[in-house]
Amino acid sequence: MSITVRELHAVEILDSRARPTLVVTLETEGGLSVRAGVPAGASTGSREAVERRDGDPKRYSGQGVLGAAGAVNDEILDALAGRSFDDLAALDEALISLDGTENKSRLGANAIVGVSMAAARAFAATAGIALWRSFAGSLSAPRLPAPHFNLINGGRHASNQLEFQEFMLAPLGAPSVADAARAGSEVYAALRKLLLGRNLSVGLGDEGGFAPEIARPEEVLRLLVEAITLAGYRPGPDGVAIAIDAASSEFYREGSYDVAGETLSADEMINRYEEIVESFPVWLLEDGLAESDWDGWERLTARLGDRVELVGDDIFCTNPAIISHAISCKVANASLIKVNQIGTVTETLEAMRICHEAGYAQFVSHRSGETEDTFIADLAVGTGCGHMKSGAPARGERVAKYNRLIEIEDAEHLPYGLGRSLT
Ligand code: 2PG
Ligand code: MG
Repeated sequence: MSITVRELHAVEILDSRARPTLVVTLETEGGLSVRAGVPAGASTGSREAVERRDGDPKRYSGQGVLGAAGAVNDEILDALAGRSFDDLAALDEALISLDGTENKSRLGANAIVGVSMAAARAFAATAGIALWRSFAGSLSAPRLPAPHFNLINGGRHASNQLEFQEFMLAPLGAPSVADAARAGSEVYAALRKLLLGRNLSVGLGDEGGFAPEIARPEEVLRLLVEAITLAGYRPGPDGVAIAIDAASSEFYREGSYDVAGETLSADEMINRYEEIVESFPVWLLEDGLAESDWDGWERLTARLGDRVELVGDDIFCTNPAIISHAISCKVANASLIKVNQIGTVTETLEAMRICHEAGYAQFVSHRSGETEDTFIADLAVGTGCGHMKSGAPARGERVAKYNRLIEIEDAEHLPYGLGRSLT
C-alpha cells in the first residue's frame, strides 16, 4: 500500500540525557499523522552514520540540532512532499540519494532516520496493521524478544571507575515478557538492597542501571549472581542469565586494554573473558574487543564463538557492508542492531537479513540517549530476532520499550525468547 507525503515537521526536543534531539512528524495525504523520536549514542562507532549537530558553542555546548531540524523541514520536505511511495524501501532510497554522501553527513543521519522511522509507521498505519507486523515475514517468524535489562552502568554511561559499560540481566528462561519484566524488576530491587548493604551508591547511570564505585568486572558479576539468587531466581540460561557490553573501544589505547588498573593485550583480554564465562552465567558478550582490533576479534571468535554470543556493535555499526565482510572473516557471531547507526529502517532490515542468512544473531538495541519512542520494540518483535536491550527496568524512556512488549504480548499470543536452547 502506497503513501503520499503531505507534511514533514521536525522539532528540537530533549533526550534522556538532557541533550537535544529531534522528534519528526509525518502527515500523509490520507490524513494520517505519525511521529518518531530520534535516539543518540555516547559510545559511538567511528563508522556510524553521522549525526548533524549545530556546533554553535553558545547553544547546548554545540550539540543543538536546529540544522538537522531545518533539513527535515526544508530540503527533505521539498523533495518528498506530494510524492507517492509504494514502500518504505523506495522512500528510504529517496532520502539516501537526496543526501548523497556515504555516511548521511550532509542532511544528517538524525534528520534522515527520524523521517525513515516516521515513514515506517505511516506505511503500517496506512495498511491498518501494528508496526511490528509490517516487519514480519522478511526474517524469522515474529516472536517476543527476551529483554536484556542493564542493571550496572559503567564506561561512558557513568562517572564511576568501572570500564565495562553494561551488565545486563537476561531472563532467558522466563515463560513470557511479563514474567521477564517481573524478574528484571525483582532482581533490580534485590541488587539495590545489596548495594546499600555494602555502602555502595545506588545512583544511576545514563541507561537507568546503578553506577556503584566498583572497578573489577568480576566483582560486579558476583553481586549480580547474588542479586538473582536473593530475588529467588536461578542464575543461568534456563533461568536468569547475564550479558555484558564491555564497549571496549572506549578503553583501548595503543593496542592494549586498560581494565581495573591493568593493561592487557587482546589475548589477555580473551583469556579474561574465558575465565569470566567459565565462572559466571554470562551468555552474551558485546564489543569484547575494540572496533579496530579485527585480528583480536578473529581470535576471540575462534576461542569463544561456540559457547558465547559475541555481538559486534562499534565494529559493525549496523552496516550491511561491514557485516558482510565480518561474516567472510568469521568475526563475531551476532550483530547489534541500532537504527540510527546506519540511518534508515530499510538498511537496518538489510543488515538483519544478512545476519539472518549467515546464521548471525541480531540483538536490537536502544541508545544511551533516548526518547519515549518505542520503535525498537516493534522492530524486535516483527523480525523475530529473539532478544532486545533497552536499559534498566527503570526510567521512563527505558521502560517505554519494555512496556510496549508487554502490550504486544497482551494483544497477541507470540512465542517468547530466543527460540533455541542454550543448555
Ligand atoms: C551501546 C549503546 C547502547 P550508546 O554501546 O550498545 O547501550 O550505547 O548508545 O552510548 O552507543
Ligand atoms: Mg554497545
